[in-house]
Amino acid sequence: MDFSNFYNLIETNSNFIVTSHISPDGDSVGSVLAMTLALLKFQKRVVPVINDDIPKKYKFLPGSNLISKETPGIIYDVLIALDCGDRERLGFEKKLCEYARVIVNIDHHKSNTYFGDLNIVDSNASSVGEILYRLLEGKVEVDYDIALSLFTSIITDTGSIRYSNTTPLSLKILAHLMDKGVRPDYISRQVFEKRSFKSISLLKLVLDTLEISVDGKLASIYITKDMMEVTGAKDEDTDGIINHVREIEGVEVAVMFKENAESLIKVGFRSNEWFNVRQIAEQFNGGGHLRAAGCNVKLPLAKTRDVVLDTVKRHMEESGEGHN
Ligand SMILES: [Mn+2]
Repeated sequence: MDFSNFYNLIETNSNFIVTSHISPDGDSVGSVLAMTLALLKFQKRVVPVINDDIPKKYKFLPGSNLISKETPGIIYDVLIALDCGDRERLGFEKKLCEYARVIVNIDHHKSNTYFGDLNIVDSNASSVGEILYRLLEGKVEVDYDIALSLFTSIITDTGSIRYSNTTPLSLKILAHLMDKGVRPDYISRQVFEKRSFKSISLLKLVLDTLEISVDGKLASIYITKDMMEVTGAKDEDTDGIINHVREIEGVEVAVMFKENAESLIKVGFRSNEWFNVRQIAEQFNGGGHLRAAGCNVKLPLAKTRDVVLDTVKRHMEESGEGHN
């Protein structure tokens, strides 16, 4: 990939906003922090903004306290959007051009809409962390703090190098980051092994909603607003729940519905080996990856489940194993 336009932008500008999608995950928080710390090393003025709450488990990352939820009031030179397939998911109220003169879009979603003035999109990259490593290494000192953020990006988006998006390059980059002093066991403990009691209480309720169909190949669960209230769980406590059903032997597709409001349902999809879940998400104006995707549906929960599961079933029957 040719990064020269990006380096030119860095050289010729001074004020930067670095941002990512709402419902932030390890890749979004990690890449926002890595880019922010790198720009500071270039002696730039930089404001990291994520228009949502940062999950507690990523607060160990150096600089996470710098991330602002407040949209800056002045116009910046450059806005760098990371890990975000379309501008809407950044969650800004106004048009992006009202925040900065130049928009840079660095991402790895195949569904990316190329909304930037400069677009660095590599759908073969496991994570934006991986792209940023290639972008930064050799141009700026990738110190321990930056390495920690990049490692978190890669390790979360690859599910601890278990998912099909893991490549030899991902592993090489992780090895380089370990050379900077990063300890995988430390990050794993922070990110994967600190579930709150509330999240386990929620998990108990959610697993009770499990439904299996299509000869055991499709599994779905749902989370109601009531369940969130009763358990006191937060949005971030729903993280990873879908994997419990994806792991059921014989299941190819897992779907999780989350009632955010009366008629606003967030739908998450995962698949294991052959089913393309992105194509389903895209039918409902969502997006994502081949094996992990999502969308929002403006219908009541029961209706959303009917419509979405019917669509998945139809596609599963049409495509069939090995034909995707
Ligand atoms: Mn990502």
